[in-house]
Amino acid sequence: MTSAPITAGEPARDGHGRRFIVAWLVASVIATPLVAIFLGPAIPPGNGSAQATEQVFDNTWMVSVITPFTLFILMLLVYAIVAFRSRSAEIVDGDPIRGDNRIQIVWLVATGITVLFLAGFGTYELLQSGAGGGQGPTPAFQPAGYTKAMDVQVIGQQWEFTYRYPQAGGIETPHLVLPADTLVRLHVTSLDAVHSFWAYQLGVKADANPGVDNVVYVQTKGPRSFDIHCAELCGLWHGYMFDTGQVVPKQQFASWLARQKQLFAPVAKFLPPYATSYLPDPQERAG
Ligand SMILES: [Cu+2]
Repeated sequence: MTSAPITAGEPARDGHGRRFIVAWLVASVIATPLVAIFLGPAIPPGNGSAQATEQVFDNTWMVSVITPFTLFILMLLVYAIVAFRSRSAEIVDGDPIRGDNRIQIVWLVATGITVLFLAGFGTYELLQSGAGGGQGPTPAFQPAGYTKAMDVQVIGQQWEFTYRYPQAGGIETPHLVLPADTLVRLHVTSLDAVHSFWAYQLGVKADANPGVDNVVYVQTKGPRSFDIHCAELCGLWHGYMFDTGQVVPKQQFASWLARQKQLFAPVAKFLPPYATSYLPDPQERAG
């Protein structure tokens, strides 16, 4: 038995693998640095806090690592469509498909190592900075210098956030103002429904649950404004639950806080004392 000779009309069977791999390598070498330099840093949330910067760093790494894999899949699809399309008018069966152990092993090992690396990298990065997500009342991992952090309580309620400053007598304000270059410990809680405190440019997003003190850290940088949104559907006016927060120089913050204390003095006696969390009071609710 001898195998049938390849006739002149048949497409060449060899060379596809090598050609594809070379094209993929060239594309990866060109595209990966472009993604790392231009696309990665453009991914939100930007550079508004140490946590936001960390998130951009993590995102940049992750999109860069997956760029060769994405290219591999997309280029293979395009290559197959172009190179293996039927050129004849009549529909004929293609060659029988056989498995290739080497390709399967290489693919499994490469993708397995990459997924494990990203899982380890992501976990390490989360532990480093807290990554701006709420960790519950007793965070398992605290950033360096957390004992000196400034506390600010964020209280979600239908349909606005208010802020209490426990180190300034528990005064409550309708707008969030933070000092620059300061480690802030936000205590996110709610008076009624479940809300989510999202300070976009600071890279902070934490659930606000009634009766829960959800702690999240943010290390502010220079003065700037930032957007605050509620990120959890919390009722009729959820879409209007937004505000603009400010990071201001430390001196300006001190004078702002002193002014808030003055404004707050006449209403102080009507507020409940500062607590780490509050429970909804059905007697006090209008609807
Ligand atoms: Cu809300």
